Amino acid sequence: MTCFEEVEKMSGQHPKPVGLVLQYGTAGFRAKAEQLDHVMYRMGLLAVLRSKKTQSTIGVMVTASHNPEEDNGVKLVDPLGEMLAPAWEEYATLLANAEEQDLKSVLTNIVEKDSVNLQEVARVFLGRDTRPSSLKLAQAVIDGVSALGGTYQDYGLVSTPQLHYMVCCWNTKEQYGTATVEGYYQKLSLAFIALTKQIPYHPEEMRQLNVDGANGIGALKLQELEPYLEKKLLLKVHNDGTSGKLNYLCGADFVKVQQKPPQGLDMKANERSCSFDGDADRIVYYYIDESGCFHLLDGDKIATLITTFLKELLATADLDLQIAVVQTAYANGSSTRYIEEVMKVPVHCVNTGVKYLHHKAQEFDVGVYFEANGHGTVLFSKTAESKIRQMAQDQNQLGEKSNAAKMLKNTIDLINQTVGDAISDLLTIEAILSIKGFTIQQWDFIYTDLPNRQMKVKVSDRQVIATVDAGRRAVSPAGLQQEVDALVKKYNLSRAFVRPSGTEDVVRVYAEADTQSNADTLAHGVSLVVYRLAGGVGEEPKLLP
Ligand code: NG1
Ligand code: ZN
Repeated sequence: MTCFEEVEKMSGQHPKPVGLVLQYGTAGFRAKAEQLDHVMYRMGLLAVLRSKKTQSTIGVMVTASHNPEEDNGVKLVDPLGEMLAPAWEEYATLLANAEEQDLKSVLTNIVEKDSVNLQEVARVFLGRDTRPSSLKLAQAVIDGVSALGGTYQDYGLVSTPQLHYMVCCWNTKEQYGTATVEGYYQKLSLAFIALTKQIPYHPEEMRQLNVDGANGIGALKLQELEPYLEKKLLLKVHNDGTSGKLNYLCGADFVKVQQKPPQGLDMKANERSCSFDGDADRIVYYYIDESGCFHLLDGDKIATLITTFLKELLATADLDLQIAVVQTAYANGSSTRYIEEVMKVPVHCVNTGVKYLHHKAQEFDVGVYFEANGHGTVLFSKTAESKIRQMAQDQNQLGEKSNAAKMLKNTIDLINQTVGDAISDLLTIEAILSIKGFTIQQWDFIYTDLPNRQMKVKVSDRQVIATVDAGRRAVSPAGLQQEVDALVKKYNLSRAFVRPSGTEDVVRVYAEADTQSNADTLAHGVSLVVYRLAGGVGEEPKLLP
């Protein structure tokens, strides 16, 4: 029996719902959990082919990140912990949508087109989030891996970035770190403690941080990490999944989009707090001031803080390395202006979606990338990393210069360079605040965000909207962009754009302006234009109360 016969036999246990068409989007497949069994099975198959092709271990993560608990999803992780290569995203879509009887020919086509040697061994690392549906869906992935004769290691409940880390560790023969969850905690905590070594213990209230775990995997993993931190940081984890629902009225996406604190977190004035998303690859910070006003410190503020810190260290160490920031259209206009004009660091704007940011950031010695929603990390080029490590080890370097090089080296070890990682970002931010002696207010005051608003519009087919210029201009349907431009002109410091979401069945609208009420009115006006010109369904978009 050939291996594809076994595949066909097993596929009967993972039938595809009739007529269902899904796409491998910006973050893999996402849909209602009950629609995904066949996709999981087939992604198990694809992971085996990808593993044979790359002669490396491939990761498969079962999660729908910040989506509602009822959804689920899956994404593949390439050998160095990166997102799946674009050509294989297409294969993933073809495979997921193939009718039962065509499965074999789709697989054969992939094998032939990419010259996959089926005799190679295959190895898959598997992880899942805390969704009730994830266990069963992970089993479907295992069935797929087994049907094609691959081997697998099931890491069970892990955050998405932990799985990326594990894949990278394994494929670099553990140069990047030990490919276990303990190895991850050890690497990060050692770097964090080394980075903050010279800072005396701050008083307890300064070491304390409220964390909203979104009732997801991040809460569990932070509890595992805390003993490694030697009380340098005191984590108060809320929304830890013991009672609330995943991402419901909590989590990074809720806080960012609603611009308000999550439920389940009772903050005192000026207390430092943060939220993770459902698979712990995003983080945003916030606080409430004495007058009860909510202040959000999103991915843009995080990028600014980290870039300031790194730029100062590079200058002190006298290392001539090029640093740049990568953002998307959702970055607040104030952050872009501040980074470019005040910090004099170049900013690049790319399409929405982590893979685009990651790819762009690889072009620089030090590439800091963050989405406004809190997904981001820092990439160090091979040259930058070796220069920094060399200087940190150099016995002839003394004083400030040597100290700065050592801090840079510890930052490299603290940052998860495979993907944005809420836990690693949290430790990096906390270390920087502690070293700089910054309160969250001082960090917040670096620049003032332009008031902004995000909205979603339901349309019958969101693909009727096509965009260019990193998603900032719509080229179809005809007339849409002109109407958006006319609305934008009515306000000061204004900007607005629309694009189809890659993870939800909606069109996203973003607007910013000089006041919150103007940003809200502009976003509403643009939403109405989308509703009218792009086939809106259901109720007309309403102005927020
Ligand atoms: P879509 O649904 O394509 O807007 C969202 C985020 C992306 C990225 C992906 C993956 C916004 C506006 N969009 O994509 O930045 O994080 O999810 O999770 O935040
Ligand atoms: Zn996520």
